[in-house]
Parts: sequence; C-alpha cells; structure tokens
Amino acid sequence: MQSFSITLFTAFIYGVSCNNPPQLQQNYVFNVKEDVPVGTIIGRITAVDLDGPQELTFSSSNQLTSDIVSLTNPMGSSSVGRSVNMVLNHMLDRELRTDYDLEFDVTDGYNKVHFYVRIVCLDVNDNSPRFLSPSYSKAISSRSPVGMIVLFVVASDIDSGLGGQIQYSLESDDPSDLTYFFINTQAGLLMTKAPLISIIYHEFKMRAVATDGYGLKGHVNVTITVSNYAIPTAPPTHSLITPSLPPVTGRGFLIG
Ligand SMILES: *[C@@H]1O[C@H](CO)[C@@H](O)[C@H](O)[C@H]1NC(C)=O
Ligand SMILES: [Ca+2]
Ligand SMILES: [Ca+2]
Ligand SMILES: [Ca+2]
Repeated sequence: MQSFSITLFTAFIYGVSCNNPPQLQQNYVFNVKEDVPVGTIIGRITAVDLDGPQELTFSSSNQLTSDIVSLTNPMGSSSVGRSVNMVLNHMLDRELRTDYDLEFDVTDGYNKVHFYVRIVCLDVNDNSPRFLSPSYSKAISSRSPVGMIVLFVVASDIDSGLGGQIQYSLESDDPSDLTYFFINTQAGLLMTKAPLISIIYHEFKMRAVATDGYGLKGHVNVTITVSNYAIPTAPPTHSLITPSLPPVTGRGFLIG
C-alpha cells in the first residue's frame, strides 16, 4: 500500500520534471520607430522545446498586447527553434507612450510559459513647434530705448532630441520692420533694435517663427504698436483735445 502511493508520487514528480518547458531564445526587446506602418513585421520570437509533447504555440496573454501586435507565420520545428512574427496592429506614438511590455504565453501542450517582450518606441520628428499663445501683441512708446525687451514668445515641441529643440526668429512681409526689432534665437525675447523715435504711430505686423532642429516650423502673429502718445496703447479717438490726429495705419515719420 505504502509502496504503491510512493510509486504514484514518484511517477507524478517524474512526469512533471521529465517534460521540459519551452525556452525562449533570448529576452526580446524591439525598437520600433513611431512612424512604422501597421502590418510591418517588427520582430521575430523564437523558442525551443526538445521534448514536446506538441509543437510550440504562441499567444498574446492580454488585451493591450493583442491590440498592438499579432503573432503570425509560426515556423520551424520546436526541437531546433520555432518562431513567430510580431506584426504591428496599431501605429505607435512616442509622444503618448514610450515603451510597452507586451505579454505572451508559449506552450508545448504540457507546460505554459509566460513571457514579456519589450517594445521601445523610437522618436520621429513628427511635431512642429507650437506657440503657447495664439498671437502676441504689445503697444510701446516711440521713446523706447534700443535693446528694450518688448515681449517674449514661447513655443514647445514635444519630440525628443534635436526634433524638440527650438530656435526663434522674426519675419515680416515688410523687411524694413526687421531693422527695428529682432528676436533672441534661444530665449524668444523680442527686442528693439533701432530708435523708434521718428514713428508717430505704426502697427508692426510681424511673425515669430519657431524652428525645430530638423527644420519643422511653427508661426505666430506678433503685432507691435508703436506710438508717440503718452499712453502707448490704441490711438486716441477723435476729440477736441487732439486736433491733429496722426495716421491710424501706415508708418508716420516726424519731419525734422
Ligand atoms: C496672421 O496675420 C495674417 C496677416 O497679417 C492674417 O492673414 C492671419 O489671419 C493672422 N493669423 C492669425 C492666426 O491671427
Ligand atoms: Ca516540453
Ligand atoms: Ca515624435
Ligand atoms: Ca519637432
């Protein structure tokens, strides 16, 4: 009786330890650029199992994993290495998520082994710089000194590395505007570059440009109103106190 149960127990241990579980060939990490199209084979997983009982079958073991990849084309004999392709089901977006630990199972029909495959999403410069404000405007006096900070612009770019590095510049349809103002390349400080004292009233309509390290650009309108009024805001409306109203549009210059 005793001998019988020991035999059963031994057989049980023997059965478990006798069949070797599948072994993955390596710990898999795949680097995938965020612009890789759906349907691309992003990697191949191989496992070995010398003693069966069946050819290995691979499967995704959670929803996230099956949303992102499918396993296709099982090939090869388990005894020397059976592999499956990982095909991308869903385009990645590094700006939403940089890496995934996908979960799978591989079974020989007897043992089931759970394993992880790491997907590291590599950046592509797929975002242009964006200014934080939809437009910028400021009114200043004609008496503003050269080198005065008028305003500062800020843009952001969510790509990594060079693709996320921004340089600022100033543009205008009227190139002479750029003799009066410039923008600091790194800090986005817009400053006066020449005396404005000859200007009675003028709205400088320019554009601040943010350019990332690979040349993608973002723009924003910048309006700087220069006037020689004591309170440098909008031009005053008609009134008896200001009988000689300066021009409302166009650049006005004092003579002499
Ligand atoms: C920027 O300025 C241009 C011309 O001055 C104008 O046509 C355009 O609508 C402006 N854009 C925004 C977003 O204000
Ligand atoms: Ca086995
Ligand atoms: Ca990107
Ligand atoms: Ca960018």
